[in-house]
Amino acid sequence: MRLGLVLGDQLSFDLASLASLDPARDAVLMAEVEGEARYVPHHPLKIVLIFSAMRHFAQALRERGWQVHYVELDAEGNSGSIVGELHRWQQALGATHIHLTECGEWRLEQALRDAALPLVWFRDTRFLCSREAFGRWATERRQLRMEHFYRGMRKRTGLLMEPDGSPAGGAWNFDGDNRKPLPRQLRGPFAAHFAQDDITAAVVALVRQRFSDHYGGVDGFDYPVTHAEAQQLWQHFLDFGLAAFGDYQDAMAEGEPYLFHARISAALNIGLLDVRRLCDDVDKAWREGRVPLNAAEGFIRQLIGWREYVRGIYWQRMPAYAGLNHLNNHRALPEFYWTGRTRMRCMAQAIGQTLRLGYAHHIQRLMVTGNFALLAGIVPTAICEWYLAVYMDAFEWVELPNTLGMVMHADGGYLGSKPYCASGRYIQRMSDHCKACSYRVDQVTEEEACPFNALYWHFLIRHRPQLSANPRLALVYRSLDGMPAGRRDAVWQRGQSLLARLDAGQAL
Ligand code: FAD
Ligand code: DLZ
Ligand code: SF4
Repeated sequence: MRLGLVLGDQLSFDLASLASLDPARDAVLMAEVEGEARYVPHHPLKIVLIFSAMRHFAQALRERGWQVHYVELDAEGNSGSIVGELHRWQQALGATHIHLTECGEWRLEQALRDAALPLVWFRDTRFLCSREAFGRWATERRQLRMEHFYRGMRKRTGLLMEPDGSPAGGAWNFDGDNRKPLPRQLRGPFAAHFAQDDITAAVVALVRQRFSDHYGGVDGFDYPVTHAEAQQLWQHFLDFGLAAFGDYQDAMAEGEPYLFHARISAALNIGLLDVRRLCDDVDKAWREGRVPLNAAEGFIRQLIGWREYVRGIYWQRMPAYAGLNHLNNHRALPEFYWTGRTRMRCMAQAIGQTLRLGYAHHIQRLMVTGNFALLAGIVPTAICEWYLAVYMDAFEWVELPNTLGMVMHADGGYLGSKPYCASGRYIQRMSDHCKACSYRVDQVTEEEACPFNALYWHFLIRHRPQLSANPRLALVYRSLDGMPAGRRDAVWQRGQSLLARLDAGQAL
């Protein structure tokens, strides 16, 4: 007989490795293991999600006629690692071959390839662009840009395309319409909640007991754990969120963790949703006039553009990618990333909801917590580990390029053409946080001035050798050069004193 391995982020019925097996003859192995739950201090909500979704998936496979060997975390003999469990079960069952699908993370795939096991690998066909196809696309180019990749994906999939091969609405991109701050009276739609069944409640108790040393808690777990629930979450977004997604994609608001974002990333990344079906639904919603084009295009761009692009880059450049540090940063991650205790209101809100919900939307990750880490010169490995640990949707194939490449510019511009550095003015424009903040966003050098302001200029000054030749930063370097020397010195000094406070372990 042959054994099929299904990992915690491979909970899809149409997995290529499953399709290659015969339920009448072969068996499936799924294992909850310490090694996967502890290689970073995952948010307990993420561990609940993975274990509960795994248990539900095992049940669903059994209902479809599969023989499933499911190893619970506390099961006797659990070796604590995926490789260990494969050795144990291969021997116990006398399996001649182990069929498995490409892993999401290089770390685990390498450990499996290094193991003396009779492995038969299958492509992860849940992505629209295979690792090999991305590799061919990348090697044909001198410079990689998401926009070029995305246009190719639009043509290939036919999503939002006219019959004559032109993009819907005559443009590839409606970002100009997508940068609106949230009007004062507008709120995001109510969030969809999912009640815990007995399986989830048992997992919540297990995780509470075994992972209390990880940051964050398990209270209030309300996330989908089955395909049917994930579909309800998706339908909720189609009905209530998508139409305004484009307009307020970059907005942030006090006490609004989700706004018009779909909150589907964790369900999608573990296989409870299928990317092609999501995109088809969005394309249809636009064609039927239910949502505007800027919303549909903005959303599809994230899925067939950014999501597939960052995965391609990850597999193209690993393992060396994880060690890059182009800006030569060495500062430790401030403790307040793990507690949310900072007077910076935008940071406290983004970190607070992250620790509470295991979720922050893209602009919070990129322009608040990410921007601060970039400006403060945090060592990339530390901030990457933070992003991998705290979000329910975090898997290295998507987290690492976003953090190391897009946020920290640690790959020297391989993924994106410029660092997304910004002063407090950006956060003020896109949110209502500054009004509730004890720092003054309109000041730069004073004691109560917004820390983002001086740190922004400090960043540009200290990285002039690496960044000043970048044409996309020409304007900001011109305005830096236009600053009176005395003012520039004061800004630099304020930046120095903020960084010294961080180095002394003080919160800002
Ligand atoms: P929406 O805003 O509703 O977007 C819809 C979907 O588009 C998302 O579910 C996601 O699948 C996809 N998407 C959007 N932006 C990106 C992107 N930049 N890269 C890849 N996919 C994208 N996303 C993860 O899934 N896992 C991560 O570990 C992760 N780490 C990130 C780290 C940093 C520093 C940054 C800046 C972004 C990261 N993202 C990550 C991307 C993005 O922030 C999340 O996908 C998004 O916030 C998830 O919430 P949502 O489902 O409500 O997304
Ligand atoms: C994230 C995660 C966790 C917390 N636990 C498990 C587990 O116990 N068993 C398992 O098969 N998968 C788990 N996962 C998902 C894996 O970490 C994921 O498959 C790898 O990171 C490779 O993508
Ligand atoms: Fe954030 Fe600065 Fe605004 Fe405070 S003033 S909320 S620190 S941007």
